[in-house]
Amino acid sequence: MRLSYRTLSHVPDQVLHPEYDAQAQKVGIVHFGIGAFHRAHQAWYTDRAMAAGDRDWAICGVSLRSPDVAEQLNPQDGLYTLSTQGGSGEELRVVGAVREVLFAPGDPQAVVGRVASPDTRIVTLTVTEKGYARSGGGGLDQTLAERSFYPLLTKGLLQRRAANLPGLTVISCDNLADNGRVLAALMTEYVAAHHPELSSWLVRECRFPATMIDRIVPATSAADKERVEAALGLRDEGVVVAEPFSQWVIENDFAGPVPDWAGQGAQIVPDVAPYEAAKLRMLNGAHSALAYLGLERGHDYVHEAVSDPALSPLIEQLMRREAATSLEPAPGQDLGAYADSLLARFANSALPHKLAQIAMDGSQKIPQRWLATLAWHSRRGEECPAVLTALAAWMRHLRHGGPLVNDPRGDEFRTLWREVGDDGFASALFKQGGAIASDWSPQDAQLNELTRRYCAGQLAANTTEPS
Ligand code: CS2
Repeated sequence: MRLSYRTLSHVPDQVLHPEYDAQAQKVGIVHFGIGAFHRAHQAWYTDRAMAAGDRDWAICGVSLRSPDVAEQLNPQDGLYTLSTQGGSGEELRVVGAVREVLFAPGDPQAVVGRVASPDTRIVTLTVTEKGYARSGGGGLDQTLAERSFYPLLTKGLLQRRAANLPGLTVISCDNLADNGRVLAALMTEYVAAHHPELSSWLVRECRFPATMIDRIVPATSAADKERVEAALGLRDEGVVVAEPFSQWVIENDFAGPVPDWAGQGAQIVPDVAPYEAAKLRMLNGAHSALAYLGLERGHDYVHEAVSDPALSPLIEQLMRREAATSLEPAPGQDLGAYADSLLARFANSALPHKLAQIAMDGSQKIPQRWLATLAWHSRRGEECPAVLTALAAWMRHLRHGGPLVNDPRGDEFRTLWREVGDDGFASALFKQGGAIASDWSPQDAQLNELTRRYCAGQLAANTTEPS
């Protein structure tokens, strides 16, 4: 039997489940990119806010690429189980915040209608770094934008304006530096190119607060689904697994009401930047380093790589001496304690987190995770040996090619390597005007050092010379 409102009464008492009339709530949020992260993070905050009495914030999830989540959740009335795995065992909670999942290519009008609905006050996004359709130079790639959320959101906003409805709070929940401002700029660019008549309304009526979002959410495995099925006595195709820890910091800049996320532990602050930069450079920076260096050393999971004595000092160095020192902490933000807590979270073996999942889309992640740190130190004439070692491992990963390189620019970079060879690769990627735009303008000495580390890589599995 499948999980749904009809079968919910079979769920044993120790499994938490909606104790409010979830089906009676109006849809107040449209979310683009309803993957596991959203279900384990924002939807969970929203579910608890509704359970505590703040009503009418049900979520319409939108998938842009695949009908999978719609097929998992719609037959279950949007219900799914969140399994949190930590030191004190597993906790299960059936989440009731998601009302429906729309597969955008199958029914774009339904998505536009939800954005335009008077009940909708918020649009949120977890579309991954590449979903923002940025060009190499950081502006909007109009061709890629057509295949992402931009046309749907814009059409919905046009209808709102025509109906004299209020604007929306649009919240990027992706790991981009300054995600609110970036989204506002890209959306403004899209609207200016396609519907300039909407431009001033967009600026006046909508808000794009920045956020820092944090929870480790590995991809759900078949074993996770089986374990949850045994506990529930019901089949749940939508299970998500996460660590117990969760953090959400949101800039206090809203176009209208928002759920009482703060009552459920979210922090609403005037400036997100110090939290966001610390998270990107320390957590995500260390994650990406563990991914490329760990894969080379034959590891599959984060908890294995972080306990490898050949890697752990380098990760410590990257977090504490390179990333943390490049940051300006907010009052009360203790970066040393933050590094301690990150290392403990990475070591959680109850939550196997695949390095390959993190290694994905490096071209979209590396600038805010590593190059910002490098740029900061480089301006002061300081070295970052740990970040350079990680960067060298990423370059070997790109050179290696093959199925493990899951990156929208993977083929482009491998072709580049074939053209310029090992000696020219660092320069072709990172020199100002090179393939990767960033604030880091490396000196020749730094590029030489990077090339030395890249060539010295012990596990460069593919030794084929450029042809
Ligand atoms: C990870 C993140 O996949 C990745 O690149 O670094 O998804 C990470 O697990 C989250 O940002 C943690 O909040």
